Amino acid sequence: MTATPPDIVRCAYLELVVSDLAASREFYVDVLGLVVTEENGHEIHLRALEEFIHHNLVLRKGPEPAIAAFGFRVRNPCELDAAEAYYRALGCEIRREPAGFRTGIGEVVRVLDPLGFPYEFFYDVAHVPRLTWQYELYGAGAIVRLDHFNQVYPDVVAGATYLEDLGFKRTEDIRDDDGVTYAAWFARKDTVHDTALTGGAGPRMHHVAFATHEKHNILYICDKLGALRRSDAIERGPGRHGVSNAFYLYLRDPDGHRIEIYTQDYYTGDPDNPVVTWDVHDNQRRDWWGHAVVPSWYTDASTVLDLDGEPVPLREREQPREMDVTIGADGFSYTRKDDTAEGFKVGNQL
Ligand code: 4SX
Ligand code: FE2
Repeated sequence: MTATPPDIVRCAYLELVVSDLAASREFYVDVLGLVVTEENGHEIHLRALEEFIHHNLVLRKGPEPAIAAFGFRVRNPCELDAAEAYYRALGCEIRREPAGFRTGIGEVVRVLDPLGFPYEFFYDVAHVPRLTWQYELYGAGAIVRLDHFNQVYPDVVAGATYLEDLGFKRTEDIRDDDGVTYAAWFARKDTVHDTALTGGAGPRMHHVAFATHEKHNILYICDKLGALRRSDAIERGPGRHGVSNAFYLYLRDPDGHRIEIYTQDYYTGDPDNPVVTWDVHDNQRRDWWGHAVVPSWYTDASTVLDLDGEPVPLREREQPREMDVTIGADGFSYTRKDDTAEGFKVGNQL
């Protein structure tokens, strides 16, 4: 790759296609407390409390639930030219759209990337009040930032090469001794990730994650869902991740789109930030307390749309699937590695 990639600042917004706008509004606004920047009968633009750009999430009414765009902010307007040239060199379909094509957003370069995801890049954006000091607006489950996307793709190694060429730095991954990579995490901002790849039939969207300040905010969201008799929206967690060390909760929205509530990962901003590699057979990699991952978390994900709004066809994963090698009596997963080898030795783990 000779073209210079665009200088990406961070993941910025996701556009969700939803089947029932009122039901989605109730979930994201009334239950989770995201802030409405702007809305009409077709689209709702939402943001987290600390955000100053127009939106982090668009809910758009459509025939089938899907993901229409993964939005990334670039460092300055010239980076749009860089994005266009970069994806042109890769032979991708590109549409450069004028300001206002996306409500609240300036000029945007839309691409269907080499993996088949609808990525888009923008710099100019309407600024809106950052509600950081408006504590009277914070509930006990206050969502303060967009944190990351997570994408399902069959070939994590090839996907990682694309993202690393695009300027993302790998922070963590899950592998096995046979050289299979099951998942990997990639950052532009100084946290564990802006996006991640989960191995599986794809391209699909696995989840979009929003951050709270504190762990207790996540526990409150669980209690609130229980009180509302909506505990069936909880898919996985609450818990603490091994990868990222963050505290987490996964929810499913009224269309089944997966949302993660996430807090307290670690700083990754130094250029020589060490990559953390986890063994796929380590029972603590995805849940530090050793809880099993529910099968739906591995199998279910959202359709992604191409630039014309048509579903992108799926390709199956050819390498071993994480759920097949870790769920059930595979005999290889461990809590203490040496329990499966030459015997457990106290204190030899970290
Ligand atoms: O399940 S994992 O602990 O691997 C994990 C999943 C870590 C961080 C995430 O954001 C995530 O979605
Ligand atoms: Fe996540």
